[in-house]
Amino acid sequence: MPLSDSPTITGDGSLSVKSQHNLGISFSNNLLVESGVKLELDAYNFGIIATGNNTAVLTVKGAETVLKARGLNSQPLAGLGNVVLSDGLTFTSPAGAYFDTASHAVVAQDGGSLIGQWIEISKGALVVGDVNGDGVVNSSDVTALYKFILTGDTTQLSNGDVNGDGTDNSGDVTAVYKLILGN
Ligand SMILES: [Ca+2]
Ligand SMILES: [Ca+2]
Repeated sequence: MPLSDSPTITGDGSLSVKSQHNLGISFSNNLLVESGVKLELDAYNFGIIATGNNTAVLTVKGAETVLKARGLNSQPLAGLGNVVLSDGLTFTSPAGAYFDTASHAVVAQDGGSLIGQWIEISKGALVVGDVNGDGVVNSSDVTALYKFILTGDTTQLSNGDVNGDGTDNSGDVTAVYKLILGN
């Protein structure tokens, strides 16, 4: 299903695209999926493919939004410059999948290809200490908290109240350090 230059798929309904011989969704610039839409792309070739020069950005927003994609014979998502997930959304399946800037595609935890496999972007179960909502607790969660505390920037902040006292502040930085150090 070819879409225009920079399409937006929005609303609280669902859209399922099944393509036995071709692509799921193709677009040339940026694609925004938002507002709780349930999008399922089951394609023979790429689930979602940007046809530009590997610079397109796929943005997925909205806590209720779910994006599932599969390319039976190709990658689920490819040809992208970046994938931006917000509102606590993450790659929930397969576990550990991530966007690889080198191959411009979503890959498995070990960096391997996901040809023929379903991927899902949705709101994962919140992990205590996972401030930026990427599924792991590490130093980037400390960075996300500092960014918020120092500049008010909430772009990386999806789960900031680590110690559960109702506010996001330096006490949560300490709590994340404790989790990282395992005590
Ligand atoms: Ca994290
Ligand atoms: Ca707190």
